[in-house]
Amino acid sequence: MATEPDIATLTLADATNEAAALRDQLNQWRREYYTEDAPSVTDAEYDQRYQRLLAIEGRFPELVVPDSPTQQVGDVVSPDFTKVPHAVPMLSMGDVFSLEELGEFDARLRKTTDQDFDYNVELKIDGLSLSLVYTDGELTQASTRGNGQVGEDVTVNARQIADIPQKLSRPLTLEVRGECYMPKAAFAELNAEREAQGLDNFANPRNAAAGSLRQLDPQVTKRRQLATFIYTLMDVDQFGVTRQDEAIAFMADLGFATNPSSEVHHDVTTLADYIERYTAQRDGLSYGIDGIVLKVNDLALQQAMGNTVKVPRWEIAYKFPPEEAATVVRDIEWTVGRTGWLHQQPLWIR
Ligand code: 1X8
Repeated sequence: MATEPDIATLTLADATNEAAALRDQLNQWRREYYTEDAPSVTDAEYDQRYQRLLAIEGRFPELVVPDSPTQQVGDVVSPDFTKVPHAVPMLSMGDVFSLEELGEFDARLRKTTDQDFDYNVELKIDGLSLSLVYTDGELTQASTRGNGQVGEDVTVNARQIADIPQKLSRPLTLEVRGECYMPKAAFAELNAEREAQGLDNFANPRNAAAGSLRQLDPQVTKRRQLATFIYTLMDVDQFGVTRQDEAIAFMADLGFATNPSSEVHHDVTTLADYIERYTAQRDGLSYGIDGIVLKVNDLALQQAMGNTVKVPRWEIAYKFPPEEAATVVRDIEWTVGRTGWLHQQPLWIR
């Protein structure tokens, strides 16, 4: 890619044009990703363009408009499903791409409070967010995040996911949230099957999971072998739970699938080791991860810190450097062979 002008040197007119072009491009990619479950670019490419738009809007705040992807939470709601309003919005979260930025997040957050605090550090699962509601211990509603305010009713499909309890170990009324994902083995099997049937492959396990959960036929969902990791307990006060690590243990005890890799850390400096360990284990895990999530462990302090318009203040994702890479043919050389036929040869690819 040609080197781009430094944002500090952009005129308002150039910035206006570039921001509009970035919004259009990113919004198209979001439709492909969220509505069609068929992305045409890698997550890394999306993130890179998103960060540039964010930086331009940071320098020229007057260019922020409501339809900017920086102002929207997430997925689009499909008309094929009944809509479910979320009692508490399902937000996305802020992200950083280096330990240095993680340190800056930590320093900024600590300045906003007199209270000392720990983080619960969790793996970021490559899937889609799911809300599960139980009434007197029975699963009564499952919904996707949708646009954050309103999701899609996928209750009948969630009943076909093996690790989602239909009945809890205690007759409680509650909501939990977590990630629905497709294990790597199920993904490989599904794409092999699709190939044999002459169907297009799913681009990645995340899109396969989304396509499999948002199905009109629950038997299709069942065959797709989806799984979950549940990580948020709503309305914690009624259960006497005061910390995120405790909430995870509480949910595991009720029968939910929880991820075993969470750790409590006080300093972000010790996270380098956590990140290294899971970067090394990443390929060997049976599910995809794309980073780690840092959450203030004290749930009352989370509440006090609150949210910005778009994301919680008490939580951040650190994203791993990209693993998937698109193959791009950069150039084609035409040669005339001995017989007079034209041959094409890619000169270099990345
Ligand atoms: C998204 C995810 C979260 C966690 C794991 N995987 C994700 N994809 C977690 O908290 N352990 S939190 C989250 C969100 O808030 N949007």
